[in-house]
This record gives sequence, C-alpha cells and structure tokens, in this order.
Amino acid sequence: MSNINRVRNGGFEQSTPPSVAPFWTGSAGAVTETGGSQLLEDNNALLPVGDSIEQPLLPLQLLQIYKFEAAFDTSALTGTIDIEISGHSVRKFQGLNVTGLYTFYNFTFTATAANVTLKITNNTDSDVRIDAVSVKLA
Ligand SMILES: [Ca+2]
Repeated sequence: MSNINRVRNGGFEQSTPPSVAPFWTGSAGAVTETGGSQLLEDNNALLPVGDSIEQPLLPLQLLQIYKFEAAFDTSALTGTIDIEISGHSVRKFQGLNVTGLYTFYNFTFTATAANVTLKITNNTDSDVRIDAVSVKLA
C-alpha cells in the first residue's frame, strides 16, 4: 500500500488565492499566495503574526508512527511556529532558527487517535510562509 499523505492540499495547489480552502480553514489573515513566493509548484500559504491554518487529517492508524513535515520560510526573531495534532502532539519550532529561505522541518509522533486535526500557528514576530505539508507513515 502506498504511503499516502494524510494532509490534503498540503502544497496549496488546489487553493484559489487568496483562499486557503479546500480542506484547510484559516484564521482571518491566513491566505494562499502565488507568483514567486512558493517553494513547489504554484502556491504557498502565508500566515501573518498570530494566524493559523488547520484541517482534519485523513484517518491515522492507531499506534503507528507518523512523520509531520513542512517547509517554512520566515524572518522571525522571536517566538515559535506551533504544530498541534489534536490532543497528541504540540511541537514548537523556534522562529529565530527558521531563517530566510524555505527549509523542511519535521518530527515524528505516535497516533493515539484515528481522527485528528492538524493546526499550524504562527506565534513568531514575523510572517511565516508554508509549503509542502505532509503527514505520512514514518
Ligand atoms: Ca506549493
């Protein structure tokens, strides 16, 4: 069986800028961008300070280990990019150390529920750009 991405529209290619839909919902300032700010293909998401995007993941298999991965780009000096997987994981990437151009960041977690929501929040002091979000079996 192929290792499918549990995140749908993880590269924001199905979105019509500036909306983050489909699959993603966002707070008021969260948008999809195009025209050169993306890492892969045509689109990326932009989270201004304090904004977030989230989506219910395709079902996970209990007790399997999954890897979250996404590319981030920010000029932040303080604060964190927070990744929540409802009730199971909260990871904080230090904005200061996510510098300049897009880089991929990841972590693994054990699924303790089948149906979870992934949420990415910009709690840094600068815009955060996001592309190529995935959650796959590790
Ligand atoms: Ca993309």
